[in-house]
Amino acid sequence: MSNDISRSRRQLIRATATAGALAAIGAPLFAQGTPLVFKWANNIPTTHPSNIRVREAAEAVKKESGGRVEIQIFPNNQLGGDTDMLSQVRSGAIDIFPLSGLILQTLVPLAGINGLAFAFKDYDTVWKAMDGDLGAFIREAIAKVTLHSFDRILDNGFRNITSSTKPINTAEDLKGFKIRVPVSPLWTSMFKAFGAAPTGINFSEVYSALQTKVVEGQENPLAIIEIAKLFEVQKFLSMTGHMWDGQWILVNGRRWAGTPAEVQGLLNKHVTAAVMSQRDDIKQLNLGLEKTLRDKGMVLNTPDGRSFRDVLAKAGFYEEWRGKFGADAMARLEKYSGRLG
Ligand code: X2X
Repeated sequence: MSNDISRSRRQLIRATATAGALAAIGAPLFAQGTPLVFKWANNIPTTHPSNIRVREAAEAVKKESGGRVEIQIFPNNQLGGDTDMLSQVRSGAIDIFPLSGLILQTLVPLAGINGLAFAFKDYDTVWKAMDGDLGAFIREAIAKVTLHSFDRILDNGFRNITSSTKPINTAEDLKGFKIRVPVSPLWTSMFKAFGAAPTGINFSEVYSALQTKVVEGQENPLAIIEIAKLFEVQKFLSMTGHMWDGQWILVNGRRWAGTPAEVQGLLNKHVTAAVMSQRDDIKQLNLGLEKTLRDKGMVLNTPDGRSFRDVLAKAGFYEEWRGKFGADAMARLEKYSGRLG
């Protein structure tokens, strides 16, 4: 009898222990254990919507996880230039890093495809393509180099050329023009096709490269030109709108794979909300930025994009990149852009 009692007690203890362990596994993982910290680094000034909105996402993630999941933000090239940060997100020294697809191109050639000059006529087309099957196709290519990418790409914007020496009215004006481009094969190739003299420089060095006149000009969306105060070292703003550029939010692949599903879900939710708000912010900013930059002393002109596009086509730019990206990828882009070149 006493043996029976002790046996059933032992069984009860064992059963309780098992139930306890199961309860622990089933409980929300971010409600226990040491906090999970994600280091998020970027090349963007702190007052840009990309940083304002990620700070909000970080707060929301912290709150919703009861302080168990934390995003630490290192803005404005604090951890190095883009090339450096790309190595760091691959090694795991950084966990999350938004990067232009065109700079990522050094690692994932396909990721530059949205930068093909004059591919997108407006934002509607951009978001259809990038939130649709073109974006999905690019993210698959990114996953192959063990980087995870959040579904939604941040807006950087349509890019325009600035200069300290002269306005760019026609493609002819780009001949011999000393221009900074981000470190990326497609960017360099595009400005070479115009007959310009492009130099690949990380954004962390751009202000000083312009100030010391290492280069005459650069190209960026209006929000960056204003927020990074490039108007202080550039006089002319030529509204070429020659390409659309965005930042994929990359995550170290091993870190992502090792992140519990609930935490992935929490991050997805708030990062996606941040991206959608960031896109709206840039849209709002764009309404007033031409005036703001004029008020800061910049001289604006609006060239005819078609003449630039014709020069690129004649120089064989589109044919070269059609070969490099391949027919399948080009078909996915041209579904949105129409035939290029
Ligand atoms: O480096 C640039 O010019 C910038 C800030 O636009 C990018 O991140 C591509």
